[in-house]
Amino acid sequence: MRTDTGQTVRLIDYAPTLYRAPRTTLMFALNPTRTVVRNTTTYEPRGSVDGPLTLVGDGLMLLGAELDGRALPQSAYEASPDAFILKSPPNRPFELSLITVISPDENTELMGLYRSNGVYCTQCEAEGFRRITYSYDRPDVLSVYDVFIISDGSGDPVLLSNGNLVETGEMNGAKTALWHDPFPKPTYLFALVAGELGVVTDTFTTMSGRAVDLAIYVEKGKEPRATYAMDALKRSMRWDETRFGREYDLDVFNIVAVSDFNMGAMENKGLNVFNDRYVLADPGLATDTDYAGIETVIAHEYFHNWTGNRITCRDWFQLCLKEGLTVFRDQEFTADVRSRSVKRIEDVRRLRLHQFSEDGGPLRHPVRPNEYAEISNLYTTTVYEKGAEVIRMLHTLIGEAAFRRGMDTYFARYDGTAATIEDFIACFELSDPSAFMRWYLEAGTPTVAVEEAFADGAYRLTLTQKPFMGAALKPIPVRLALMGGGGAHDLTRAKIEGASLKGDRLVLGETATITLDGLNEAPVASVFRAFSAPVHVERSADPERDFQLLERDDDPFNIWDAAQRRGLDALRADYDGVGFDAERLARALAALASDPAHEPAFRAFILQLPTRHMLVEAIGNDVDAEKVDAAHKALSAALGNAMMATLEAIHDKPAPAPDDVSPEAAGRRSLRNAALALLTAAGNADRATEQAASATNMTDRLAALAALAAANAPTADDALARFHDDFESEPLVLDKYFALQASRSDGKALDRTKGLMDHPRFSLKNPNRTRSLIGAFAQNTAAFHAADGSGYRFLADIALKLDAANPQVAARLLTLFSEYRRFDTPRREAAYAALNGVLEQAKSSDVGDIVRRLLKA
Ligand code: B3K
Ligand code: ZN
Repeated sequence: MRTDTGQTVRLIDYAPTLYRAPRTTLMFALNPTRTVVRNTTTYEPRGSVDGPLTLVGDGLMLLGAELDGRALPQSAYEASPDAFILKSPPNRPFELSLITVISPDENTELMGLYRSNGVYCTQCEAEGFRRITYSYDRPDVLSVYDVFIISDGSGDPVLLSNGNLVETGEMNGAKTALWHDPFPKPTYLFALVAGELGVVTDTFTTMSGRAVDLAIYVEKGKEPRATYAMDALKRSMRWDETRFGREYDLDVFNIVAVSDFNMGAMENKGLNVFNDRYVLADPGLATDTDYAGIETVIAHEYFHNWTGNRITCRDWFQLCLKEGLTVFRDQEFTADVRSRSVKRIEDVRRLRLHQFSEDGGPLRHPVRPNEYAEISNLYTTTVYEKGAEVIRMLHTLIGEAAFRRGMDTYFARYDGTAATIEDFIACFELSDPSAFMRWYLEAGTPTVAVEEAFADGAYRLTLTQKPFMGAALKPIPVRLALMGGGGAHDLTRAKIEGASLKGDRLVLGETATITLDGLNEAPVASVFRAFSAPVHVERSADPERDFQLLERDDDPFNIWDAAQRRGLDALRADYDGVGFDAERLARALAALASDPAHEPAFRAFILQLPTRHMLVEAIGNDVDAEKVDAAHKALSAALGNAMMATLEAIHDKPAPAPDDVSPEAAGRRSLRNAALALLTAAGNADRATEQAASATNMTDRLAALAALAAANAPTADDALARFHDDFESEPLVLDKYFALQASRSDGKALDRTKGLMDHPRFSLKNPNRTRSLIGAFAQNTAAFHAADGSGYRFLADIALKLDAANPQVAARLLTLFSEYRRFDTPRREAAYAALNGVLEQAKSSDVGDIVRRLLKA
């Protein structure tokens, strides 16, 4: 049963439990080092078959066991830290009470019940509940919970759990609270919070007129920083009603922000627990990206109330059932409340950066995997982001109205249950559901080759699907337009073979051709508009076709994509030491960046070069990291010089008011700051120096600092030092400082990073600090992939340090090794040696699993 024994868990082995667990009553007597948990659960046999009741634990100590209120003799059960087995349960419903003791203060893994800044909090997904008490701890066992909390007697804490508050009281001077959650839920959605916290409250009236009390709990004194999160919550609740018809179901909705948290946030029923970086914001302390992140994560966790909580997953293989779908929903929310095209570009950029490389590397796995060794390592970009792309394709294939009908069917059919991907897909009117299922079942990114030919006034476009290594053909939705000089050609005139066209969309099987004749000049194909499928696109290398697209296309995503292709080609040319026409590229980019017909946030994207990582991927093998870094700097400088007048004009526009965090203001800031980055890269650091000194808005200040640091400007050190001194006591801002320092590419990043580990406020115990410093370092191409292997050895050492204390964070950091095989021999060998060293010493299944997969041939 245990998964952290390194054993492989397989989907084909799925079997329901012998017993149901319809009711659970938990009693917590809180204490920092000795919390006593009394768990009374009603079990009932599922059928006539009886057999032992086998429950899991993780590091538990049993103090007592009762059956129907009577103490059990020791001979009736077996108990160890990892399991409780009731040998011969009665063949009827019965109540089992188990008393265990745990130590929240010694819980450094941040799974189960732990304390963050003195606040008791829990994280149970995926398998943290077993660190609190014995249970089945699997998502297909749903229970109605009553939770009674007795505080540790100190101070005046708030006491929270899932569901609605029944009563509060006092017991021997300690505060108590009783919570009841009427909605059956699996253990992973259980939560408890207790501590001294400040609160922001509000109310929300649902579409049927019910009033819901909303509360966001934060560190005392930081309440004003939670108002944006509250606003985002209310907007999310309304959006789910209007777009999906989903209403909130409890009397209260509580959010708690804690500063030690392994990930972004957690959707526990009625009591979301958040990493405080996704709650706290102030324009002087948080960037526009932080604000957007808060909005997204608040929405995402809220949307889980229906996709994840009301309908949960049968087993962890179905994780994308809730995650991919909920990411799709939060993406749509952002697209509706901000800008659809800008959101699409952001999401695809992230997908290509992280998911495409995962899908092509040693950690690849299907959106719905068949097996896993450690469930915590399956919370991947493939499950989340590719999972969302698969839902998006479903939406593209059947259209919004049919998609909504399918979702309504899904909610009606599976509410209150634990479902599978097959259950979900069967709710939609797809012509070939089993063909579509292949998107879930096979790893790897397909490629589509695009060929264009023009002769005698006839234009011919051929699309050919090339499946990933041995995978099957998949239905690929292609949204398409043929752009002529005067706009898009009428596709109803085109002859289509191998597929049929519906509106601007066809479904590609193996191959399709589109022919249009009677033309004076060749149109240019705008394929995969709005990125209609998560595929690699292989096109002819003719740069002129891209430049034509930049002028003619009316799909913002494809305009940006053509610009990125040109940028990537230019980077590649510099890397290869062959010439390229920077002037030509600069002219095209400058025209787009100064075109008022496009929104500022889009124009900012146009000015951002493909990342170093994209260049590494494009080169593919035997990569020299220093040359990658040099190529990036050279192209940034060349474009900065060639576009200087345009960039200065953009940056000369007044900055938005420092406290305006609207999407419009954010867009204008991002455009000005993208221009500033290129100007600074071109050796003109005055503007960035001035902005770093004077900006009171965090986005503007940080952008200036980043530009100075990236360009190794002489003023960078001073500006960074001042930033440090101004914000040393603001942990979330200090994280930005750590990340900036670790990202510098001046040859000193490793020493600097090591030095900062001695910073009085740095701690490997805090995941945010660790990710900001160590994570940023490992994403610093030149430094992490240094030819002497020093970067690899450093990360390996840190991972081993974290292996026992917090294996999830350790394993997550190690995934940053996933590109090592793309580098040249000395680097590859150094990485291999470093990973082998980790494998020899690692104790946790989290780290062992990642390293074994990274090393597998
Ligand atoms: N469901 C959680 C993630 C839990 C991760 C467990 N290792 C947050 C989310 O996706 O909304
Ligand atoms: Zn989620």
